[in-house]
Amino acid sequence: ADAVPEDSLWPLPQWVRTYPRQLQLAPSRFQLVHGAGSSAGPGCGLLQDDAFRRYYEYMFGHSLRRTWGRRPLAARGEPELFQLQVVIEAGDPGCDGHPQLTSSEAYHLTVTEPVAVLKAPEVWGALRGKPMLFTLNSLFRFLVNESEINDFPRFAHRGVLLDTSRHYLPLKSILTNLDAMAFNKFNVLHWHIVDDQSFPYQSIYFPELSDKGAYSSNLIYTPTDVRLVIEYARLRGIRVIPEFDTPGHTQSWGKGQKDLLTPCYSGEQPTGSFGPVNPVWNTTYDFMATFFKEISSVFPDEFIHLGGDEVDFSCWKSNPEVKQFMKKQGFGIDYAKLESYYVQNILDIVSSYNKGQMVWQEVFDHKAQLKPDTIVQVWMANNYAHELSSVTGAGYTAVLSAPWYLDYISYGQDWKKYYTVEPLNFPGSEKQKKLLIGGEACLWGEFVDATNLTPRLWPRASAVGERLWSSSNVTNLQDAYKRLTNHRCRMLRRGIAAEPVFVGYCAHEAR
Ligand code: CP6
Repeated sequence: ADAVPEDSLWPLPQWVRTYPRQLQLAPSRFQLVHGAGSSAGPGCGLLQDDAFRRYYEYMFGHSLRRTWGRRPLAARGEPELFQLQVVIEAGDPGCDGHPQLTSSEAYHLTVTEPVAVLKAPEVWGALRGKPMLFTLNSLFRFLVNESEINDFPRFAHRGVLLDTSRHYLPLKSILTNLDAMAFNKFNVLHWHIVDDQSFPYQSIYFPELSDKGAYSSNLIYTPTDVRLVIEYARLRGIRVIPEFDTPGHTQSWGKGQKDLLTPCYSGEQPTGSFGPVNPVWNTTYDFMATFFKEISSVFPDEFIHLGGDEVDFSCWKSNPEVKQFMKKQGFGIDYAKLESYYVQNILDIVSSYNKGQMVWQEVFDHKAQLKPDTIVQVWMANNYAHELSSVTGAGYTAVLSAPWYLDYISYGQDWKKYYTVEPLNFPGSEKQKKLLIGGEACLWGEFVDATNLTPRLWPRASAVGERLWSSSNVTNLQDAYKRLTNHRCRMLRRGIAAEPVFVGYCAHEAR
């Protein structure tokens, strides 16, 4: 089958032109090299040791295994493509740095005889652009059409949320997911690392949190594991934003940290059960100050997600000490004010460590005083356009996840539902629209572990990936179906067990 190259581009670049002339590649001769004038050289480990090898493997690896010896090269008349030259244009390529919200991911790729040239302002763009050459590559012969791509993301924040509390996810699953994210040009792993059910993060200052709060002593992420995830992500241009959700969703914290959660009462008597983090005691803030000091140094990203969602007030309402504190503070019976009091203290702590903060939408809804650069994540499905309008209207930056709850499954091709979302379709000025910096596909973990993580996420999250990367006018469902189907087959070839889009087969399965 002679598929045209455009049939498998995903996410679709901002600008593509392919020419009819085809070039052939010889695995033994083809090289990935630093081009003339590049600020990156062989000392750039990110490109030289990691990305170059990885992409060589994507280009020839699967084909080598399948067709080695069967297809002699250079037997045909096509001219040969010898090299991909990578040119980083910025003075400092930033090979040892971490990707950031403000990093450039733009790239420009030209494929002409005898060399292809990939130009990018920063290494992060080179990472986004390099696979495009191989995307254009046909399946069983090493052929590539002469072509030109000019590309950059529509939104700067393109995330996937993984939840490692409801079920522990082995390191291998997380790393495989990072590969899949890179194949889809996602750039943020939102690591919802702890929650009510378990506390798998092994803290340096407070090891009891995971000693007592993890499902088991082996179902944890050690400091080494965490470093590995961060580095694996960095090499793919992916940021890791950890979420330590408080004051709600914290039952597991209580097991290893006494006197952190609020004791619930029935009348005058403690019931023995506990509610959200206790917002009344100074010891709570001492603990949080130390804890987030650790988190700020362990995770290099400029942002930490502080949660703040779904706080249940009933336990606070039952506790006499909390009631007294409410009175003293003049909060009346408005427990949202108490929540805001707590969150503001945490925001102060975290910003004193020079970290930006992300929070779930309730923190904004309940009128906490946010920092000017706090990012509000909109997750409630009802009227999220209105919420985006309010958040950006108040001058805050927003990330959208409400239409992209991928844990919420149903029969049929639900990728279309995710794909047809237009994030900027909310009431607001141009200035407000600029404040929506992207979105996240969320895979909450109640019904997900290592057995079903990959097929549940992919290729459904790919729909979100294209919506956040490609131009707003890329909306044709028939065209997307064709490309997504091919893209899913490519993910399979690269070891990602993505589920089928619909009926059919992949070319690599057929003989
Ligand atoms: N866990 C946490 C969850 C959810 C949230 N926070 C959630 C709520 C409703 C739906 C899906 C997920 N499971 N910590 C809300 C952000 Cl439909």
